[in-house]
Amino acid sequence: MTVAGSAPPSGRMRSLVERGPGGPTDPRSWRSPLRGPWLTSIFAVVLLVGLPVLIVTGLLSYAAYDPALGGSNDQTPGAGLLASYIWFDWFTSPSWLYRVNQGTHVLLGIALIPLVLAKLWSVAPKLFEWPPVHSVAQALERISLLLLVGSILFLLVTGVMNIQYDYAWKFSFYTGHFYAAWVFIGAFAAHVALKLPTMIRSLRGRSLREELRTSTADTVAEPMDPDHLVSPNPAEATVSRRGALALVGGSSLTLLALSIGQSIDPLRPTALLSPRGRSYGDGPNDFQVNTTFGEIGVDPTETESSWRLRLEGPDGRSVTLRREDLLAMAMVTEELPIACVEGWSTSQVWTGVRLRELAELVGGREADSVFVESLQRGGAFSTMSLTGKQIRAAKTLLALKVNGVDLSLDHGFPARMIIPAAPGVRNTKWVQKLTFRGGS
Ligand SMILES: Nc1nc2c(c(=O)[nH]1)N[C@H]1C(S)=C(S)[C@@H](COP(=O)(O)O)O[C@H]1N2
Ligand SMILES: [Mo]
Repeated sequence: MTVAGSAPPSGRMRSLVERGPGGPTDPRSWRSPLRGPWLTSIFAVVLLVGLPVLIVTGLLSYAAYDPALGGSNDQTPGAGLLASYIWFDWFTSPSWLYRVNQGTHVLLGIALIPLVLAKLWSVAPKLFEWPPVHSVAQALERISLLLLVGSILFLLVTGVMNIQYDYAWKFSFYTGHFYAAWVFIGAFAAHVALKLPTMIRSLRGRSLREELRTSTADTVAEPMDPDHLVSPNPAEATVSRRGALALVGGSSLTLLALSIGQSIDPLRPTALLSPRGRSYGDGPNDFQVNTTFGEIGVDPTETESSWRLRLEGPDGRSVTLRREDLLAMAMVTEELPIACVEGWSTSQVWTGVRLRELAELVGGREADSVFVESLQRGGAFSTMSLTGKQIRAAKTLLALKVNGVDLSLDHGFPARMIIPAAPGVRNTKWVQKLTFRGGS
């Protein structure tokens, strides 16, 4: 939109159109001498390395949910083309795969928060530019910036809230985060393509080593730049660029240090920012609980001697087993992690029956999938599907014990799934029925 062609505005109106309403739209009101293309580019180059890692681990995390299984697994039925990169079933080894992927995704996301905020601070005058729109190209650029800033803030906020508050909103985290990620990926790619030359030029224009040696007293504004990041009216520096970089880098490292324990068992007590970071005592069942049986409304009497596991095969054959029957089968012991989408993870030693042995009892060895049902009534995680690959993996267990003792009620007594390399949510607790489908 331009005013050319319309009647010339007069008086106050004209000054408003030409100079803007003042405040943040007035470039002279932005006075930090640190703002400029060099500092922005330093933040940008770190994000240019970090954000693609966040994107790749995020897309892999989505693939790990095997959205093609549909049903209780897939909450993004319209994903279509956006999910077309997933032409494979998720892997079943190495067993730490999802743990490392998700730990990296969440920890890196947390550590990049100060950098994203610093980057936004460094370009803030651009966001208030006046007039808001003066050409088609500039309008398109502003829209893409709005999508970029909006989507990254949405992703960081929903990611952190998912860790801290257990789904405190109406929409599904999985769906919202996935769609916002694709908005972000598009806007990020466009932004990098447009700004890469400016970034490289700006970084070449000043030496990092020199900058790190410059004291606050010697800190002056960069030369005026075509993008208007540099203040036309700079105040005296109250901090050097070195100080600003130390503040941002220090904040990132602090967040990382206070979170990393959620993914590394011996460091658990240091994860002060993680709701499931605290230590749980020394007992064999003393490790993180996602949801307790009390919260979820599992009736403990249903887990006692009357409990039965029902197996159904692809051709309708069925078998019912008591816990003693399961304990009389070949017992397998494996150390395997539980790795939640929230980023926390823990490795424990599980004992139980191979899922493929159970499949064989009802002629489901070649099944394409198994539908797992919990005693838990209702709720998103009361049922779950697993792939044929997961059925046949030697380490996929229906676990009866952990660390040598019976599972506690909170960890899924009398029996729970443990799937190697998969998201924690696949490890259904309080299992009561397994239906093997397809493949024969
Ligand atoms: N029936 C049932 N199984 C479940 C859940 C649940 O809410 N209900 N939570 C899942 C999630 S999201 C995770 S991360 C793991 C956590 O297992 P834990 O509580 O034993 O640590 O259990 C999974 N199994
Ligand atoms: Mo989870």
